[in-house]
Amino acid sequence: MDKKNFSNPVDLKSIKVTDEFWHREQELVRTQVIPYQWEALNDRVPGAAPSFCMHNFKVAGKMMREKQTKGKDYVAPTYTFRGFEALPEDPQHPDDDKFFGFVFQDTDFSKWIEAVAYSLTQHPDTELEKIADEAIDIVCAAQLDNGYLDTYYIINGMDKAFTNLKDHHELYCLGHLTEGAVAYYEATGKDKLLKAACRFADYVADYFGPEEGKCKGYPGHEIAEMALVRLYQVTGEEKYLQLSCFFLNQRGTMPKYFALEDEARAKAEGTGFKANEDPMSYSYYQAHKKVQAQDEAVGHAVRAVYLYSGMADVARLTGDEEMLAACERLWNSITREKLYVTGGIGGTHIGESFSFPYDLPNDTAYSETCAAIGLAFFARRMLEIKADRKYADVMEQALYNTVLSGMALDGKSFFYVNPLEVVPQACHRDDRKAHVKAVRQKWFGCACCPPNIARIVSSVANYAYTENKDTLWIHLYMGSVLTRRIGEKELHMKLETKMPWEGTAKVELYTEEAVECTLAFRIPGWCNDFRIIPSSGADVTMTEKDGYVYLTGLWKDGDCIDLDFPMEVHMLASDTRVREDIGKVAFTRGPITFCMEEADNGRNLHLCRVDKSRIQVGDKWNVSVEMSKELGHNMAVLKVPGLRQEESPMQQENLYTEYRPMKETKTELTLVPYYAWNNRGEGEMSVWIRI
Ligand code: FUB
Ligand code: ZN
Repeated sequence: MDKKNFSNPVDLKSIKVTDEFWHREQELVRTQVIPYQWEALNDRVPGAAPSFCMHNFKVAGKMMREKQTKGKDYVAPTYTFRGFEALPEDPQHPDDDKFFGFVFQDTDFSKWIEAVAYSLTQHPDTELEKIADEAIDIVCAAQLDNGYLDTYYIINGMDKAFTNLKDHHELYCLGHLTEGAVAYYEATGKDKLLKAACRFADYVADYFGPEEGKCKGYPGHEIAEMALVRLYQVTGEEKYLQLSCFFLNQRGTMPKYFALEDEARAKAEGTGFKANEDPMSYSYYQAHKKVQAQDEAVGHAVRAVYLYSGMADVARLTGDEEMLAACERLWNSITREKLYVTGGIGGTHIGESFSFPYDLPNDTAYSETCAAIGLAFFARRMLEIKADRKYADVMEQALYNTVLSGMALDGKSFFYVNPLEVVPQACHRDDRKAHVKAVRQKWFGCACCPPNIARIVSSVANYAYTENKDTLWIHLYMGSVLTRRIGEKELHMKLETKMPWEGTAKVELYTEEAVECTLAFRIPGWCNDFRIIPSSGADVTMTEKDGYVYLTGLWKDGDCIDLDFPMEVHMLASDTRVREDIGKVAFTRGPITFCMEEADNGRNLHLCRVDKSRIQVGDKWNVSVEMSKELGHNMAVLKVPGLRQEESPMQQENLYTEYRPMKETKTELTLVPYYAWNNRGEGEMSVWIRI
């Protein structure tokens, strides 16, 4: 590993996102999602699935207080697990002192506080910070004296804590709590939640580990691995990194820990137990092989990319070459065989998982919003190891398409599943597509995706830039103002652009004293040609490596750089092994993938196709790009020459008739950005179009 090129995301407090596109998204999160989510966490949204998240923390806190008054003889109640704890009679006002919701309901708070933290770096808000501090007080009041903090077990009985790592998400709760706590500390300097996360992590580090007598388990749902790395980085406590390494290196060891705990539980409960001999059944949890030996992205897609993100972090920090090689193989497995053209992953709803290579159905796709977010996490971490544009290209594709399609343009409803083809009737009447919703939902019982969108959108600048002592890498072009400290000096950088609609950008530098450093600009994979031109007075050299242009030299006040990445329309075909897309094309321009919608093109989108005879003019695609505000904000819309097949006569009785050349009428197909689909009511949608 070439440590010289390692980098870290820049401190969010040193950047302001001024970008028209992303600022709008961040404002949606700040003004709509975060307040709405707070109401949802407190079960105050009529008609939306209740969360019970804050309720659970309050109940656990109350039990802690009772414990303190009743002394050490206090015995927590015992319980039976039902996966999702039954709803109270009045779900909006649960006055029962019970736990409600999913076992990992605590993470609704953790993701919310993380989004709040990032949002505060961009837009200080004392009122919001006060609410957040009060929420933190409620959460911390629930923590056991020994540091344990998962309300499911605190309320239901600690006797069963850590007895079902496979499915009960305690370590997932630790991971999210840690991510939220680190973010809140970094944004505000307040360490109450960070201390709580450290105490929980300390408890976990005492409980798990390679030492004799310690538990040899590991998370059933990953995230603790990367979260512990963040905790290590912010505290400097080596033991958190070691715990992360331990969790990673335990996966795939024999005997399989999950089988052992299943057996122990069966014994304790007096039920029968049959060891699961099938090693592949562990692939759902990415525990089928040692992580260093894994080469195909398998199993639950969110778990997988969270794991790979943790592996990339640990590989970088410990120099584990085998782990890094596995990350590279897994990256290739995803991006060469299992990635939708929308940057989504997870081809099957069965287990919310990756399917086999090239199995990328469009209408039954799972493509969970969280999985695309996790893919961006993985990509950013690979970029931190080595700036290679292949990572940034996919990160950008995921962010601008599936991540954003997860949220309506008004920030008020969300998709969990992001299909590439929708016929509403199929969603309503075909159970095989029951997971595909024809319209975004206000909230979900399992509300993993909306808060995940909130945290990535409000921290999106962390994906745009990484830096080390010498170099600032610009991975994504996003209007922003950034300050870099280089020794005693400060370099201010202003980047202006109209991306993702125009391919140009301008960088201006301001500094009191000339500063020596490198600015590395990604040449996006979607442009065939590019120009990066420093102003004439700039005393810099230019080199190119792995899809980045490195400008090195002494930057002076007033130096600037003009960037031009021509944004052509691309008409893409898939690898022939993707059976679903044969004979079809998809359109992209810059980072944006487009789709047809019923609102523009009428019903029965399957009757439309691209008109081959008109689609090409010289060596260009005959597609016009128009800017439109019809969907609320300015966005590019594509006009593609098309044909529409005549429909069978209504009175036709035979389902099948003798073939005759079909009658087609010329039409112009209108394509909107995929992230903006389904903002005009229920209707058909298709990314891939016949040609
Ligand atoms: O299990 C926790 C989260 O809920 C997962 O990451 C999502 O896929 C959903 O299953
Ligand atoms: Zn999700």
